Amino acid sequence: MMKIYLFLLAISIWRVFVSGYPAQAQGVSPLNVVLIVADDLGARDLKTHGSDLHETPNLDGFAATGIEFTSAYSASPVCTPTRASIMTGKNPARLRMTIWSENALRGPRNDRPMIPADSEGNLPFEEITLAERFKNAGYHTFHVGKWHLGEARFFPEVHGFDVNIGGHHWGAPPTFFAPYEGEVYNEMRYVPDLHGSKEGEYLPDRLTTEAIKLMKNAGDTPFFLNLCYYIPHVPIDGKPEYVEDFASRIGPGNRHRNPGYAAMVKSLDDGVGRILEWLEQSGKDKNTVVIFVSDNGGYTGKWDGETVNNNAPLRAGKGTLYEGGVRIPWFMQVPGIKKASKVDVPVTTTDILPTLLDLAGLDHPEFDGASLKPLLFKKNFNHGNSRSLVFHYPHYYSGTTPVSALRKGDLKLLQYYTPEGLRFELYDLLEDPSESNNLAEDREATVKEMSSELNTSLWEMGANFPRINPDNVSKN
Ligand SMILES: [Ca+2]
Repeated sequence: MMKIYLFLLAISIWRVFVSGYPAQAQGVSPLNVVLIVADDLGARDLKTHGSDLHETPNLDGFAATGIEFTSAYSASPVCTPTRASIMTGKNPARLRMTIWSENALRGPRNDRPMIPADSEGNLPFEEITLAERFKNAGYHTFHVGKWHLGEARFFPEVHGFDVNIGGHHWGAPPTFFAPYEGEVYNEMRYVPDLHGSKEGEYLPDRLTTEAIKLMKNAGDTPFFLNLCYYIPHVPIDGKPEYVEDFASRIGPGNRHRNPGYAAMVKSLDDGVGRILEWLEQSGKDKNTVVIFVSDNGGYTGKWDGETVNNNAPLRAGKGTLYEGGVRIPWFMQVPGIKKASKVDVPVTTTDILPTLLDLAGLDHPEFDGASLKPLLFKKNFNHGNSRSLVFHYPHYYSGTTPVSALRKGDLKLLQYYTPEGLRFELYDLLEDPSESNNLAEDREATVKEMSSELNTSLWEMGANFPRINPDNVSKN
């Protein structure tokens, strides 16, 4: 009898050591998780990243005192697929969610040389989300802000969130000022669950207030907060006092020159500052991981006739697979890591799910991403710099035609799908971070090797591909 008892005891001790969980059993408070996602914030938008207009003291401070990933990527150059990658840990190609939800649900257009790939507009029920994984571990799960992962029956509430404030089908509300309603593309849009909003109230401020309330009310139960600001995505709709201030500071030489956009970046920074301040004042910072990312690169198109953003020295912007489209800011605050540090190993938003679960001591499946915990604690990270990152955007957008890409080491291959066949571009990001010198013709063997790896990965993931439009070709 004693032998059996000792055997069971040994097994249970072994399980605690192997899984590292539950943290409570070791007398340590379980870790809370705050994930803050900005919308369309570019990799060169913060003052600390060289903006000559934007004011971002809180995010700059976060970058300076926390851990910054300096080669961070969104899994996609547009909103929905990146958000799906965060929730599932899977590559958008595997999910077959490669374009934003409203566009996917309308179906591909057939008036261009290529018919874009079919894409899912709703995050399937079968996916076990980051929220479900935390909920199953006893966490409170809060979604606040932009969701953009499908129609009403696919809202956060059915994907593991106890609470959803402000998350709906659309990528953006008509205005960021209360009551947040209006007509867009012949349909009425609104932001749900923001009762009692006063006229003039600004959406990002309200979302911050709601997020703080939820964290406060969580008491001693661990929580996962998914705080997704709707800004600085268009509409360009900043606080008038901020807009006026920035407008007065723009000179002819400025790289950043949209005062409305600058105002929205400042409001985003205000929100992050309030969250960090509350965590510190409440003492919750001692057992809360905070991670800040953007869902894609900066938008370089126009709004009301004015260029919105400029990601220079990175090439292009949102919607493209050039660095301007997929490079993002990424900062973390992790209890137990006091020292500020910069990590230049390339990381991607599919890493977020395994990383946060691993840090919380929970099971952390690695689908298309990897836990970054070993990197954070300076332990051996098997994937290292040699890990290949796969991107798949088989769609059109201003500045791009259907394309996939592979980053491996310092090299990046872009593979465009055209009626004439595949067209390649190859860049050495170390020598040429602006992707201005296409090496594809000179390095045929490398192109062949990388293209083969890229296509093997895409086929293995079951990706949908674009196809030649026979009607369009016959017209030419
Ligand atoms: Ca976005």
